[in-house]
Amino acid sequence: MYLTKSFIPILKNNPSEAKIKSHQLMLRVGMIKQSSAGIYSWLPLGFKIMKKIEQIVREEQNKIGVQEILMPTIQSSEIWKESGRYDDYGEEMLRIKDRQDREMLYGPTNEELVTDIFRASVKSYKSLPQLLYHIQWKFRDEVRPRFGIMRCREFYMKDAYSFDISDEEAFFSYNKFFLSYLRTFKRLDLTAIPMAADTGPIGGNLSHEFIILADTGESKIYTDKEIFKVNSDDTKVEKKSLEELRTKYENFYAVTDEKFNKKEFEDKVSEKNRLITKGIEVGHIFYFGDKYSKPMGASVDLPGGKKDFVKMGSYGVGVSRLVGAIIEAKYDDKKEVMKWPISIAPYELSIIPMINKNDNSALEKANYIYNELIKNNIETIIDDTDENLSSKIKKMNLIGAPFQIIIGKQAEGDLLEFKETGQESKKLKLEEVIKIIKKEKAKN
Ligand code: P5A
Repeated sequence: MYLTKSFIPILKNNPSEAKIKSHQLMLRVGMIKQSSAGIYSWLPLGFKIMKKIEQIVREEQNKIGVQEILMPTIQSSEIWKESGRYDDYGEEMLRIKDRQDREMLYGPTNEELVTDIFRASVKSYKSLPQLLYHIQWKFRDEVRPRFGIMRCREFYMKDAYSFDISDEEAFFSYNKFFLSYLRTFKRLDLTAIPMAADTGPIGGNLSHEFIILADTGESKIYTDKEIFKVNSDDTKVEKKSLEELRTKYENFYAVTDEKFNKKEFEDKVSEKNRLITKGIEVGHIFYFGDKYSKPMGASVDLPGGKKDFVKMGSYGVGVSRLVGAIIEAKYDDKKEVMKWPISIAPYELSIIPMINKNDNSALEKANYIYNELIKNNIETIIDDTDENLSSKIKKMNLIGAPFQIIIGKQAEGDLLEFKETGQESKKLKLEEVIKIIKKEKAKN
């Protein structure tokens, strides 16, 4: 991509309305544009990153055998009346009437709709478990939308749903998602801790929030520092290993505000290991048994001829919120340097040539390198504007490709000035640069 042809509307300074660094950076480099309170358009740079995050989330769901579907954003009120949540959900639900005066709503979540889909087709225990997910926009009329896309009204969520024959099988499904979430966040280069959580309007009595640490997070958390040492790398997707993994986490005190108990915290965690800080909720999983299947009549035939309501759970990842959460975790706002993890970077490398009106050599060299990188499947952006070198570097530090090649006045020889964004530069040949980037990409 040539910067002059791109749609990346960069601002000179931080917009004053943005209070946290993710919101500042996203507006500054034109990743999003607000269209009304809590509702945003996603511009090319932001959209590219969100799509890459979505793809990682999708791959990790597919790996544990969840099947992708796509449900609509607009739902009928009927199914919500069946479950009893139409009134309970309150003002956060955006209610609409169609031309026939039918009550519709913009889905804030999909437990009812997916239960309706399930009950229409699945009749026997032999078809269980069923694990379904979709990645779709949601709408919640939040009282106080804030921090840009972190708490907005329209947001992009991955929501999955499990249907099982018994509590035991349902816990197995729950634990599969538990592991899958740890793997997903790790691929995004985030350390997410699973914490016992309240279930709110979704319901049930087993629930974990996945929280990443950030000073600007909205959740206050109390945890044992030792929890960061739990390793999930070799966990197999089988009942026993998954149970062991969840227990390993649950053995450590780790809760959000709503579940905090001072005495318990102090009894369970030694003084040196106590961590009280803030975090961002990037995922949330729930087990609620027959809360929806019973009132909605989603039952299956059991082996002995009896029928029973299926046991359900639901599992959410805030895909659009993750864009902001990753910025909160990675952006150095003092130095104004963003380095996206290569797995989701909008560009893997930026070429920054110093363009001199009377001498085309730097631009020619930049073009040559650009074409070589593209041939090697390395996503590259080249700053072909005629601004000075230092303002170009500033801009590229904000866009956040994890690697940079700087081509100064004397564009001679085959050694390039190569940088990991925000670090000191090194002199390397183009082949070496390509090798380094390919190696980094292969790690994912
Ligand atoms: C789980 C999937 C649910 O809705 N039903 C289907 C369950 N859970 S949740 O915790 O309410 O939401 C899941 C994740 O969505 C993100 N999220 C938001 N992101 C941006 N703005 C919002 N207003 C917002 N509300 C929720 C969070 O990451 C949350 O973990």
